[in-house]
Amino acid sequence: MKYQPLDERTVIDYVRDNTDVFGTGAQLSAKEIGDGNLNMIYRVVDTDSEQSVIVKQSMPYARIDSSIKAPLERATIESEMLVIHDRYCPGLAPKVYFYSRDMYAIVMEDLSDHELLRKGLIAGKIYPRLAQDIGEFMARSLFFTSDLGMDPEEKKVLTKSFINPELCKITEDLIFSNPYFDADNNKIDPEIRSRAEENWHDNELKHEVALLKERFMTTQQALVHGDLHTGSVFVTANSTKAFDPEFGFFGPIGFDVGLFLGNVLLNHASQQWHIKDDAKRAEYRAWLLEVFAGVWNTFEQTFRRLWIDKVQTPIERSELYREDYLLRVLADAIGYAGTVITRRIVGLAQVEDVRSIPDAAVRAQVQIVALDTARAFIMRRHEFTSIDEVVAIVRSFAT
Ligand code: SR1
Ligand code: MG
Repeated sequence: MKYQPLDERTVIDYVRDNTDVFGTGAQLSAKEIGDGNLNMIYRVVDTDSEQSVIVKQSMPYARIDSSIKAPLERATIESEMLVIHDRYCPGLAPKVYFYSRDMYAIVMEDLSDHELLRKGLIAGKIYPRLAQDIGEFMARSLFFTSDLGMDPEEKKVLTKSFINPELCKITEDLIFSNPYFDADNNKIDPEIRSRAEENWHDNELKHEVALLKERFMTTQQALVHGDLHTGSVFVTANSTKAFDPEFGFFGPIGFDVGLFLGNVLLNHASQQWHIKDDAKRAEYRAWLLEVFAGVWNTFEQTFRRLWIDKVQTPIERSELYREDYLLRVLADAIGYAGTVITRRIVGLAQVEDVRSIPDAAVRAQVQIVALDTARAFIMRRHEFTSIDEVVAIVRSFAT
């Protein structure tokens, strides 16, 4: 089979020929439903039983901007990441039914009965399992692919399969470089132009961002999801699924944690517009901060428990080392949260939470709160000894 882009007709044959999800006589229909930045996404449905699958195919460029290099092989990385996530975090990632390395197309579980977490948060919905599920997903996927939970030789061999240079380059540019100078693909509203420019002249801030970028590029702590924002999580009241790990690579553990936490805070800031009633907004924001703290606390407790139960090598069994390691992950996570907040306010590919605010003055207020919080996170990340201290910083900036 030679690579060719699927369409709403050929995707049906692709599923029929390669899986036995549907019976031979099933009447199938397909629709392209993708609205992300990179790929084509088809939903294939049995019109009688309503049973369905998703087919996700790479294209040789980014959907959002065809000048950005995004090689087809990202689909191989994604399908292998999903298998690893299903192994270590059963129930917290979609199942893969079939993958072709020639067609770069993954057939996987359809989660259309779930909703995108980002959309749910914008609508002010509450998900009781969210903090626990995401904290566990992070702790288990990251512990079992680190040198603590995986044989170090096996990890080194596995590292080769997850060298992801082009997608890492997208992150290096869009998160760690472009927001800090007048890059062509930045998107800066005129109302916050001067605040964005402050960052470009802030040498202390740029120094800290350079250090975070250096850690992103040189630390191979564990196999990170690489793009774990609230648009990469599907939810219902009693189910949570992390998907879309095409940016996966061996990197710093705090990158995944911070990416998720930063996106929760973007929503927290954006509620200035979405919930008009002061009391209801305060209540929803309190829940978002519970999620923020709860994700970290679950991650930390689960990671610590796994460490105590599984690590046998004497040098790593040290409590001093373990607690220092977790504090360093916290510092990384808060620093990375600051960088991902900043990129979504001034860079390419912004978030609906903030972008959907039609009133320019309110949007600017939200954006500035986000940028100020982000700066404090990046500059002060080494001071924090608990997530509650970070929550206090968020509260001090909130409007
Ligand atoms: C060119 S891709 C832009 C963004 O979309 C993905 O979801 C990643 O977040 C990436 O940075
Ligand atoms: Mg994505």
